[in-house]
Amino acid sequence: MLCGDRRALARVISKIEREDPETPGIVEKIYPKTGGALTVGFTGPPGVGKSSIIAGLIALYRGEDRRVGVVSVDPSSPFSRGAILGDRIRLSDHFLDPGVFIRSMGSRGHLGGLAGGSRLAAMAMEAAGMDVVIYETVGVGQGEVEVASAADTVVLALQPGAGDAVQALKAGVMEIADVFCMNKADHPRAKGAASEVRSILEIGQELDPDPWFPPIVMTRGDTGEGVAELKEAIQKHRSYLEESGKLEERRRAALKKFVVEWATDRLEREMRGRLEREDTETMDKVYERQLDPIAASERIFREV
Ligand SMILES: Nc1nc2c(ncn2[C@@H]2O[C@H](COP(=O)(O)OP(=O)(O)O)[C@@H](O)[C@H]2O)c(=O)[nH]1
Ligand SMILES: [Mg+2]
Repeated sequence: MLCGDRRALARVISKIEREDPETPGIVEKIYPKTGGALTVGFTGPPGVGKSSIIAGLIALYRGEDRRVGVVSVDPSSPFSRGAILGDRIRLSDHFLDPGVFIRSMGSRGHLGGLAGGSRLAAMAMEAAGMDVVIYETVGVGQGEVEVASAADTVVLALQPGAGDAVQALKAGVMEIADVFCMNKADHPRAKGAASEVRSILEIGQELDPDPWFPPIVMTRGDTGEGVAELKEAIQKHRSYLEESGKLEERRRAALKKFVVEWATDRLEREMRGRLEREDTETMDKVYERQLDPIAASERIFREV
């Protein structure tokens, strides 16, 4: 895999996904080879055009001869089937390109949470030589926000109407976005929707000033219009992170979160397993009112 063997990469990601016992050993070998790629988290409601825009970005990066990996944590995403995305950009073209590696991940029950498996898959892609790694997630839940926020740059894709911006604001996605992408620019209300987002961002900026004000890029996923500008905005954000020293800061925070998340998950699994299998004796005492519930919990906690 480290020599760029795609089938090996596919096998490694499968092992990661099914939590194969070999995973820790694999991660030990690939981790030192990571950290060199540009990572971009792409999030937004289903159907806004994330996959279409990503297909457009892939074409642009390939034009610069950069290799691109995509981890898609979108159950509704047609990536895995290689379906036609948009009217002109066909993702199936990219499937035949050895410089592109696209992988869909299941969205449930991995150690380290939703972010755990996708993070490791992205690391494998980086170690296999991908210059750009893109995460695609449906921005509806906290888990998805976590996946996206593991990336250096987070792009939030929205579409006109449907109160998407308000939803995003509520879900806490708005504040983690570095770049906004107003897709379906062909829609008559696209401009209005973009200024709505701008107003929300300006209020945020007044309350909590930040040297980086997120740009809003108008795009069309179906024709590829505006995707070059989006790529430019992503690059600008990356330069800002590097120059301000925030890239290192952000990566450290993300790694710390990953470690805490993974350890927490391990502990919880261990405790639940112990409780459900072995502690009938303790529980019997609780049922018989000989041991109070807090004392029982403390006992199990200490044992684990
Ligand atoms: N009219 C219009 N349709 C678009 C645009 N971008 C994507 N679509 C269509 O929206 C649908 C959903 O796109 P997809 O990329 O799968 O969205 P995702 O669920 O966010 O990944 C597809 O039928 C696309 O062809 C756009 O800019 N304008
Ligand atoms: Mg999609």
